[in-house]
Amino acid sequence: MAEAMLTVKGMKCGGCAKNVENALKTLPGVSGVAVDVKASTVKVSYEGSVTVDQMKQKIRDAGYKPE
Ligand SMILES: [Cu+2]
Repeated sequence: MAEAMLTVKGMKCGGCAKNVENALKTLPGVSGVAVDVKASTVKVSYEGSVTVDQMKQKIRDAGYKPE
């Protein structure tokens, strides 16, 4: 199990958090997502071959801005 801590701009509320969480969970290997809207952070627990770039792409596709 690995963890990635991402900074994501554009999240304003619990709905945004849910959007990001749902988007990330479509990636195989992602087992947990913890969003902190106020801190603009997303902690992703994952295993397997999923990459941080793939996570960022999913977040972008959902309409938010990973840094
Ligand atoms: Cu929102």
